[in-house]
Amino acid sequence: GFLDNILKHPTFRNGEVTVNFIKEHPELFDIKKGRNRATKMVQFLGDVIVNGNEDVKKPDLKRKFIKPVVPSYDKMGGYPKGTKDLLTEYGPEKFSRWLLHEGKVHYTDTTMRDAHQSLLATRMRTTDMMKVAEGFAKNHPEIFSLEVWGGATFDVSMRFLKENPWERLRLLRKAMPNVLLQMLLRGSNGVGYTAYPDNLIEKFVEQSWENGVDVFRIFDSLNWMESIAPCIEYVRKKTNGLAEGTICYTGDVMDPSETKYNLEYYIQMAKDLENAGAHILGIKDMAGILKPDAAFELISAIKSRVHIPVHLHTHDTSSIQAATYLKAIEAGVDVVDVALGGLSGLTSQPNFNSVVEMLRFHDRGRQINSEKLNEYSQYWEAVRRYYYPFESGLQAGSGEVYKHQIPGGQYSNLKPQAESLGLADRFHEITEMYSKVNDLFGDIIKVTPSSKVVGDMAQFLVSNNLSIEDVLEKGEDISFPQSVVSFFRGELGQPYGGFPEKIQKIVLKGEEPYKERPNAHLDPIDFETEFKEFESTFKEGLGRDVDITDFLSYKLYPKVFTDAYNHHVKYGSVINLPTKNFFYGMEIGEEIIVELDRGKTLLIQLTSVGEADEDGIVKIFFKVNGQTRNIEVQDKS
Ligand code: 3PY
Ligand code: ZN
Repeated sequence: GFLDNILKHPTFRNGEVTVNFIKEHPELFDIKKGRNRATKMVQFLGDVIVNGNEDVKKPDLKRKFIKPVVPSYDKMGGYPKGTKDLLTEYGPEKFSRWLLHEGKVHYTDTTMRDAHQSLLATRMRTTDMMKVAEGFAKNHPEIFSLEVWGGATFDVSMRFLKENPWERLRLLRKAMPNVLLQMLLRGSNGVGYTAYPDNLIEKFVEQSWENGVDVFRIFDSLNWMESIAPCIEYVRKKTNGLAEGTICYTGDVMDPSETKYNLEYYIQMAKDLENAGAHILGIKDMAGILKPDAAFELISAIKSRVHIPVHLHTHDTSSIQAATYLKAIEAGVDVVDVALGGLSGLTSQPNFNSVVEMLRFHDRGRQINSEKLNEYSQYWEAVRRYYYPFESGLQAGSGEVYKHQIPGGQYSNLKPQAESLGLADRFHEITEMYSKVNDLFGDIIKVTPSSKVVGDMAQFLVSNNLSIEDVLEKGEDISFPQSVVSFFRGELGQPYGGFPEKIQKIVLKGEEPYKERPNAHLDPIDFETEFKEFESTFKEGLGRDVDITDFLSYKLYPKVFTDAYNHHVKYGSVINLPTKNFFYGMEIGEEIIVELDRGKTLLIQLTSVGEADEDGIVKIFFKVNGQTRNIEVQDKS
């Protein structure tokens, strides 16, 4: 205990102890803190046992899980050289040239970001990633990058998983020091749903790099260069990472009647991104509607006109996107996005394992150890079962995606959303309406957050039994969803071809929209003053000093951060709890090992759960490292 800590302390052992020794070394009290943390952890488990995890509506407590098997790897050996090492050696410009001339196709593995965002409502917890991170980086250093951060993972990790997104990034970086880590950045909207002050985004980019991001995939939800270009500049100025300037793809370049988003449009944007300083050109097919022949035309055209590598992203919602990859690869695409089998397909990315096999004897095929890769697929397949409450229920690919153009991540969310609005049996009406709303809004690019605007409007109209004609005829009397008003005000920027005037007038009801960058209306952050205020508000609760990354989380999501902070104050860190126990509590007799931070482990056993007394208080008995610990939980049922 306490005496032990003193005896082991280096200062004590060096014989440098003074009268102030105990006062100067608060860490001696860590045993007390450790006890506290253990108590908080069993309190959390107790709450889940009695009341359930608030994020899981109707848990099926009889459900059986399979223990995921972590593929073997050389624990003692070093990390083989990978793309991160190459970036460090070459710097971004030379790296980009290397990639352009490398010949074989490269892979980005999206399993830890887009795959679970699109299949499991972004709920994948850090602990499930960390179990395979080191081994994956050692077994598969030939992978171009792993997309592990950004997009919706940032807010969801705080909001529902009660994690710190920066902690996830730092842990993954440490476990995978040899391969590039990639994030998705929504231009001026950062990892949020609205515009933020420029200097906040700049600081965010800088800190993302400092904490582990190498590749910044930067897009704008309206393909608006004025939102993308500043971010490319921040990456170039504040980091030694790679700026992937990204085009969001919509429509069909093979359609002769397509006059808006045609080949010329995309070629121009590709050139603009190259001129803005992008090291890589991203093509983001968020809905999965880039057809094979269109991919061939698009990639060929772009490859012949820009001189940076091209990186293609798609979703397999239609179920034919592997064909698109094959054509894109034959047209010279440099990198494609894939997800490990167990978390691939449908609204996620095409199957990594199968794409590797498709190209086994192809000129541009990259040889990857399939056996190992399949073991990782099996790992994720088993992990996925823990997340069953977040499955969308989609069973098959859908050719309707070409019509409604709903992005993968949104498509899988729309179904549960429709159910919660009591519109479960009207899902197809909503997807139909989505496409009509897109026409009404002037055929816009639809990706977070502009896709949310269209989705909100579609759901609003269907649930109120309103048609497009109703909107055009009596829209003055309708009060539209907040996101729709904000869009027409110009808060997401300017769509290509401008806003259709009639509907804009109807929605804004006389208010003047603006045409400048939305950020122009936002005051820059005064980091010094505001950080001090932040520091004093959130001083004690985390058991450590808050830092600039916490401040950024707070500035991007004040309420979500504050709620996660309060959760931490009450329960401590829950990041290391096994996923089964995090979502479903524990069974009587079950024993788990949980690592507290700084390498201290707890052996927790649930021994008994009492009946609720007349005040609804339930007594729960645990054994923690062999010692009985009882807690009380208020039954909220
Ligand atoms: C996001 O912005 O989170 C996306 O994945 C868009 O496709
Ligand atoms: Zn995506």
